[in-house]
Amino acid sequence: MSMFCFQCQETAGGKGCTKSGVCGKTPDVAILQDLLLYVTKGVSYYCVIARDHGIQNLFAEVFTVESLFMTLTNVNFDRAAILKKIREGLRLKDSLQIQLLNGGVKMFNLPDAATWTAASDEEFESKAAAIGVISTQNEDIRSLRELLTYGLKGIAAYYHHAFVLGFKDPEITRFIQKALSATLDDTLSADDLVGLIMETGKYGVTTLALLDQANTSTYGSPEITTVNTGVRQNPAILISGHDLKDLDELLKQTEGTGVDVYTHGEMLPSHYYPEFKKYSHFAGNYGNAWWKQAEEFEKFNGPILMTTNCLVPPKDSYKGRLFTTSIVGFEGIQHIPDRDGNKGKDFSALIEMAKNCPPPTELENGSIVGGFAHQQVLALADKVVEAVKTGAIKKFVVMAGCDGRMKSREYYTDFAAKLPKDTVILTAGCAKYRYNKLNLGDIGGIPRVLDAGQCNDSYSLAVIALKLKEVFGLEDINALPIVYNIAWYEQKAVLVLLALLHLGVKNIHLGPTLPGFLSPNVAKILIDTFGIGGISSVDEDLASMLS
Ligand code: FSO
Ligand code: SF4
Repeated sequence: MSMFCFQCQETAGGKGCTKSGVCGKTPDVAILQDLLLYVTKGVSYYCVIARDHGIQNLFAEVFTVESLFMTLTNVNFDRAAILKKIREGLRLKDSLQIQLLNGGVKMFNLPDAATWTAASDEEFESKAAAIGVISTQNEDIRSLRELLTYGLKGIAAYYHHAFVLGFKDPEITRFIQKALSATLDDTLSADDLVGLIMETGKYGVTTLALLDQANTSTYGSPEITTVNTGVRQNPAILISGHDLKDLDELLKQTEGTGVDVYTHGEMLPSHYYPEFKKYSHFAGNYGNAWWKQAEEFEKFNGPILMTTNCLVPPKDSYKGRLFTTSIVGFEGIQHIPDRDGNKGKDFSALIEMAKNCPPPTELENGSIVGGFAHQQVLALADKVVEAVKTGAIKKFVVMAGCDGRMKSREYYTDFAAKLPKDTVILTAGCAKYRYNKLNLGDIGGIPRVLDAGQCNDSYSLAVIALKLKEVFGLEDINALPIVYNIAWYEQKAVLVLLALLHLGVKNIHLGPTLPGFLSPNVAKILIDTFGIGGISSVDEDLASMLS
C-alpha cells in the first residue's frame, strides 16, 4: 500500500512521506485520512449549494471542522475512528442530497467527491488510493490546493477550541466549506486559488480573534506568572495538547483527591489564566515540547491525557497510562468519550489510576515566566514604548511557531542566545521550548522572552504589533522595529503564516526548512510578493535581520 503526505515540516526528505509517516502515520491510516478529506469536500460541496438556498446543516458544519482537525499532523492515528468518521460523512452526503432534492433544488455536474459512496468498507481502500494528493496532476495547482487545505485545517483546529467553549461564527464554517469545495473545481485558475489562500489568512485572523475571546472571557486574561518546572511528592496526572476546557474539567474533578495536575508541551500557558491559577493542586509544567514526550511520559509515572496534537506513537512503557480524548486517537489507547450534553467528561479512570501510581520523577527544578498575552503587554505599553524610544529596546524578534525533532532546530536556541541584549523575543507556540529556559534576562524589568501563550494565542502577537503601529503613528506594519523568524511544523502554523500575510507582514523568515508542498512556482510567488525567506546560519541571519 502506498501513501503520499507532505503536509508537515518533517516530511521525508523534505518532499513527501511515501512508505510511512515520519510522524508514525501508517500507510493505511494515511490513505483513509485522504479519503476522509475527500468525503468532507463532498459534504462541503452540498453545504455550499444548501446555503445558497437558505438551508443550513449544523451537523455537516461540525463534521467538517472535526474531520479537518482529525487529519492534522499528530492528531489521530486510529483507523477505526477515521473509518467511523468516513461513514458519518457518507451518511451526511445522503441526507444533504435528500434535503436539497426535497427543497426542489436541481443539481447538475456534481463532482465525484459529492456523488461517490460505498456499499461496504472494502471499497474505501481502493477509492482512497485513487484520490490522494498526487491525483492533482499539475504541480502548481496541487501545491496551491494543498496550501489552501492546510490553512483550512489550521482554521478548523482553532475554531474547534472556540466552539467547544460555546463560541461560534457561522461565517467561519461557511468559508471553510466554500474553500474546501473550491479544491474540487478544475476550472479554477492559479490566481483564483491564490485569492482563496489570501482569504484563508483573513478568516484565520477572525478565528484566532474568536478563540482569544473564548479563552479570555471563559478563563480570564492571562497574567504574568512564574510556573514551577520541578515536581511534588503526590501522585499526578499530566495533561498535554491545547484544550483548556478539558483542563478545566480535569482540575475540578481532581480537586481534593490528593492527585496533582501538571501540564506538558503546549498546555504550559494554561498556568497564566486566573481561572486555573487558583487551584493549589495545579502543580507546574513537566518537560518540554511535544517531540520529547516518549522519554518524558515514561518518567512521569502517572496517567497522561492527550487533548489535541501533538501525539507521538506511544511506547509500551507508558501505553497503559495514556488516554486520548476529543479528536485525538491511537489504536489500543483508552479514549475518554465526549461530553454528553451539559455533562462534563468523566476523568475518573485517570484519577483512580493516578492514586495507585508513584509521583513523577523529577526532570528539572526551576521555573518559567510567561503570560504576556496582549492585555498584559498592553498594560505595560508605556514602559515598552519608552524603552523603544530611548533605544533600550532596538528590535522585537517574533520567534513564534512550533518545535520539532530535527537537529537543525538547534538553530533557534543559538539564535536566541546570540541575540543582542537590546532585543526582545515575542513568542507563542511550542517553539518557545528552544529558548525559554535560557535565562536571557530583562530590559528595565521587561523580560527578553515575552511568551504570549500557545500557538492558539498567536493572535496576541498581531494585536501587540498593531498596537505598537498605532502608538508610533505608522502607516505600515513593516515599519515597526519587529522582525519575524518563525519556526513551523504543522498546519496550524501554516494558518498563522497566512494570517500574518493577511495583516500585511512582509519578509518573514520561515524555517527550519520551507514547506515541501510548495512547488517552485508557488514558492516564487510567496518570495516575490511577500518577501518570505528561509533561514541560513545564525550569524548571517542575525546580521541581516538586525541590520
Ligand atoms: Fe506545537 Fe504540535 Fe501548538 Fe502545533 S504542540 S506543534 S503549531 O501541533 O500546535 O505549537
Ligand atoms: Fe509525513 Fe508529516 Fe504527513 Fe506525517 S504528517 S505522514 S510526517 S508529511
